[in-house]
Amino acid sequence: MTTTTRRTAVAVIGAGPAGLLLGHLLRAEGVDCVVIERQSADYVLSRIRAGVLEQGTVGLMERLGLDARLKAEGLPHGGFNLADGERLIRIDVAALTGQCVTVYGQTELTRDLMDAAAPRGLEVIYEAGEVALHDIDSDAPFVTYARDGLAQRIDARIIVGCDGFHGPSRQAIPASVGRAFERVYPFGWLGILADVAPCNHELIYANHERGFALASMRSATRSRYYVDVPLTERIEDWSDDRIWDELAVRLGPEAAARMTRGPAIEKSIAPLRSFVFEPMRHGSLLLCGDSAHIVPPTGAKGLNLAASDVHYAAEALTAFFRHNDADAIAGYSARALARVWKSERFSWSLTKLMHRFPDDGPFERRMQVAELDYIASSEAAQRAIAENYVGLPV
Ligand code: RFL
Ligand code: PHB
Repeated sequence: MTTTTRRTAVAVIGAGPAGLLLGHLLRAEGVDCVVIERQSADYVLSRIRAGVLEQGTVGLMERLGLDARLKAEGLPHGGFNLADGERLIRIDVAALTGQCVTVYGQTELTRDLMDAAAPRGLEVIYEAGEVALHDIDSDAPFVTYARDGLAQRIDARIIVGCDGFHGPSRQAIPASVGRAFERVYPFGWLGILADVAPCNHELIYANHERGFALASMRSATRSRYYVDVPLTERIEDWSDDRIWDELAVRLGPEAAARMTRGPAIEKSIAPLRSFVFEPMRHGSLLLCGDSAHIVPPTGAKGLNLAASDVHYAAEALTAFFRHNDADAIAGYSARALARVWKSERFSWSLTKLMHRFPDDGPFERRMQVAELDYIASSEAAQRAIAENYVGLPV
């Protein structure tokens, strides 16, 4: 079979939020790049995931001039709530930090980036099969893939893996140079998306004796809710009614009274995991986003962490291609990991605080209650949570 070969400066693998954001940032800096995605554009848009954007993530969209819809449709949130039994602790993020988060779905952000790709001359190749990385130890790495039954090759100077947790990029780094840190949690989040008004104008994270619940939203007419379930649960066993009933119990009577039920547009169970791979660069390969790390969704950090990686990567690549600054590339991993570990810590600690772990006993429960008491009574504790929630500086 003949192989079609072409050349670019940066080959980006994966067209999720990380890959598309990076592609746009590089294109804006005049760095030649191509994005290669395994799925179709429609498939990428069908994945319902993140809903809360940090100011830094919004700032990247602003810098690209792609924030018009986000500004018109995104909901600025100046606070969120931690519920424990009868008690509701409001974290006044705006008062404590002077900043807000923005509720805007990952699907919408991805759509904005996708729609702008062709008009801005960013090439995204969808439905690329058998994507493989080669010679990442050298200065002349290349990517091969199959499209429409034809073998394709892209020669690059740098490859950036934005291909999520299961993609081939991280796996291309030799086991002898990498190290993975992992915690798998004994539950998953069962999510339901429905076209009903949210039960509250701000998010509620609830720790109930039956388990965790989260009331979130996508807009004034679209709600997103989660409950945690054992990993043995199957989505087929959860009718819409069963999910609404469970939410009503776990969120408590006040929220339940304001909760409107409706048919699920989407429901799924996502396992929870903390994972970090070090280093985030090897040779001519950089990793960004879920390809290098996973956080449990408590705290809404995953997409935002992908965005901060991309910010560092775009800066390093621009310095490299504009000024031949190889140190910028060499420094990428340490720079990105310093922020990654802080977000990992926050997501892990909020997960520990708000979930009932099957192996926990009365002592661990007392620790949760004591910590929630402390948060409720201490502005310093609330400020620490607020500054992490709104996003640590890049
Ligand atoms: P993605 O989104 O997984 O995109 C990776 C892309 O790579 C493609 N790919 C390949 N392409 C080419 N060749 C291959 N062999 C490939 N293999 C894979 C995939 O098809 C895909 O298009 O990773 P990225 O870009 O790093 O973005 C990360 C975010 O998607 C993720 O961190 C967030 O969704 C996490 N997350 C949340 N993050 C937040 O910041 N705020 C939230 O509120 C939030 N809520 C969530 C979440 C994730 C969830 N799930 C389902 C895991 C809620 C949930 C339920
Ligand atoms: C969501 O709306 O999907 C969402 C919000 C906050 C989280 C996780 C997910 O912490």
